[in-house]
Amino acid sequence: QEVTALLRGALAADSLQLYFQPQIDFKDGGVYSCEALLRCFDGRSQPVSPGVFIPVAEKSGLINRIGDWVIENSCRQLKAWQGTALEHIRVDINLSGRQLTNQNLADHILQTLSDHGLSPSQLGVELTENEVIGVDGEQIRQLKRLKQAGVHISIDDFGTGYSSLVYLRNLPVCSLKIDRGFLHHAMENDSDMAILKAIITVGHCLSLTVLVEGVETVEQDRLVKDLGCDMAQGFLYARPMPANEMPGFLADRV
Ligand code: G
Ligand code: G
Ligand code: MN
Ligand code: NA
Repeated sequence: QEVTALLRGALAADSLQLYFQPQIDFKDGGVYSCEALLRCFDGRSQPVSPGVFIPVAEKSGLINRIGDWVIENSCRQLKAWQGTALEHIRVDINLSGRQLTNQNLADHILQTLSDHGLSPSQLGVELTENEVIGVDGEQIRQLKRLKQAGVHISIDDFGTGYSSLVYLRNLPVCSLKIDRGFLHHAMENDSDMAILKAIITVGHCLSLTVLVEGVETVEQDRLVKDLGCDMAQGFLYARPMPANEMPGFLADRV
């Protein structure tokens, strides 16, 4: 109840903000994509975590308004980056399963991109395994429409859901994002290491890009490179940051 009031207030006062976390491409160490992560500032210095307010927004139905805000503002940011060093970056947004039940979702995303003069390849969407596990034919058609237009599609938190793997065959997916829990446990335990290797193999056998989340140490960075992961994301490289810090981050990397 309290969180719902907070979110309504934040939408009205426009005190939501997108942070961006760079993703490292191991083929040359470059940053060609980033994840957009929502933050809710409510007059306080520390934002309320989406881990708290997204589940509440899903229950109250506010998730559609918040999701639309994220789509619109990701496109605005991409447009603002045109003509700068960030003009070719792709922004990946997190979609809630509720948004996918909206039959206009694909049209709405493609229309918003076109309204801002952006190519669909500049946007990606992330869905968790649990969100895609129950998708019906209509929802698969929407995802196919997005992918055919050039929108990047990732499965987020891969390995933590009710993965049957068979669903991957029916879905238009480009990337797997392996949940950070696998990496963190693999450092400590041989069977978890075996699981991490197996997940990477599954992704590559299906010709998917494999990104490992939650890289926090140089040892973890070395491990995921040795295991043949394509990409990584984590606090070692960069924490999620406001848009205005992204140009400086990229400039400092070269
Ligand atoms: O950024 P942080 O680690 O606090 O995010 C916590 C959770 O909130 C993550 O699971 C992330 O996927 C989710 N999240 C962040 N931003 C969004 C968003 O814009 N939409 C949805 N649906 N989930 C988000
Ligand atoms: O569920 P999803 O993958 O969307 O969640 C992304 C969240 O993971 C972000 O909110 C971000 O703050 C968090 N995150 C990103 N990198 C790291 C990391 O290296 N370590 C930890 N513990 N969390 C991370
Ligand atoms: Mn995510
Ligand atoms: Na994730």
